[in-house]
Amino acid sequence: MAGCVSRPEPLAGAESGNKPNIVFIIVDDTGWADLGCYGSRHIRTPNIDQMAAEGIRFTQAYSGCTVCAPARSVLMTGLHMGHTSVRGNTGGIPIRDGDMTVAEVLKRAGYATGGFGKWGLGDVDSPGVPEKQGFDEFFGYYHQVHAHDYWTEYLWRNSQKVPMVGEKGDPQRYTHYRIFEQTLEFIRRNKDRPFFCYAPWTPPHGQYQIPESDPAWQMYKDKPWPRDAKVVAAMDTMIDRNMGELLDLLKELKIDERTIVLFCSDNGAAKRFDGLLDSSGPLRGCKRSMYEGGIRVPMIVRWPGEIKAGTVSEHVCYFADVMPTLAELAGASRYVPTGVDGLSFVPTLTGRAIQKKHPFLYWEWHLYNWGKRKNVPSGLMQAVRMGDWKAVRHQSNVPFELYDLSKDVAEKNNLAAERPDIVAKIEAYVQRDRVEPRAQIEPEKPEGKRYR
Ligand SMILES: [Ca+2]
Repeated sequence: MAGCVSRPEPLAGAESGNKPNIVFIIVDDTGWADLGCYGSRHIRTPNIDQMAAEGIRFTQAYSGCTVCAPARSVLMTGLHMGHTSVRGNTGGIPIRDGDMTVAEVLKRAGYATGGFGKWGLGDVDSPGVPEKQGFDEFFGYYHQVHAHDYWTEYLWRNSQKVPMVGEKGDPQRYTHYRIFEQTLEFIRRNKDRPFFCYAPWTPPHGQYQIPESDPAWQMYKDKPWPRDAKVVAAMDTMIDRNMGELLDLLKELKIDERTIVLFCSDNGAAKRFDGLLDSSGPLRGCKRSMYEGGIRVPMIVRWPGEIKAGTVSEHVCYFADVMPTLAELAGASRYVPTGVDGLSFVPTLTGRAIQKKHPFLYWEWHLYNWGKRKNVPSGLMQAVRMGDWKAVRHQSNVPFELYDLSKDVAEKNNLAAERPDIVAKIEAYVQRDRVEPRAQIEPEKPEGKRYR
């Protein structure tokens, strides 16, 4: 990229055909404090820590939501939870034909697009399937409930069933190994053209399953901890090993310098494991909560020669920012739909332009009672961040709680009664910015099954 910088278009090279490859790893339920570089005392993640030492580590990056499917909907559409299509977490609600995804944006810019892992935005035979949403290929789980089973009998590739061979417990059958292999295979096959490798890997999400023979399991199996904690730690260390292998492959293929690698989690830790793994660190709550432990996630980005090694950033960003960011990297900003909620964080990565900041960040999550195939709304959680202020409510008909994150990252001291002026600003913002969701309807499923 040297010599092609022309402000204020910091990545002019991307427009002129010198497009970086993009690898986006998103792991499932790794907590904000579950990596060594985020302070974990027990989980060994040397490769990810090294990646942070060579790149940038964000301390205030947020998911799009506190659970899997809505978070992915925000990530893929660049729209926050008050605007995006999928607002419930049943796993089968599809994004729409009309939704423009990150993959569609990058495909228009000439990228090969592949996805490997858990899609969660539309089951087979729905309009949300990845191969109708900008992906040349997608290998893995389409319905997220299917993704709970690491020993499933089949995965999908572009809506075609791929049988998993071997017995349960046999490493050959372990889906993450197959998904990881396919991730690397896609990178190898596309090394000579710009590619977008989206890797929503399923560990360390439950069910907590890992082959007995996995070296990471061997490291933790004799720890005096509950089994779930041991498996979560082992899965995070397994992912770390995979990250090391992936970065080694980029070097082996000599595409390391023109490949940007982003690593993050999709929401907070599924369990806190207090006093043991301390997966949320000092943050309150965990997955399914609108407190920081539910939505703040680890995020690390590495791009040799472009990102200053060892950078730690407090820039406040979230999944809605991924579309404009990747589009800018790819010289594809013109394909980003008007009205997306995200802001590119490329200026934070490269230091070459002024970083725009969000006046507000918004999250919501709709809970539904699912019975007799009727989706009955049963609750709406909401959260807003405005500067250092954070507002949370667990039902839309109760008052917001208010916290000052600059002094109270643990969200212990509710200041709503003392600062009605701030609460009023936040309420007015929510009132004017969010819209009601369309009906969250899942397509018909085979008799007796939750997914195809
Ligand atoms: Ca998740």
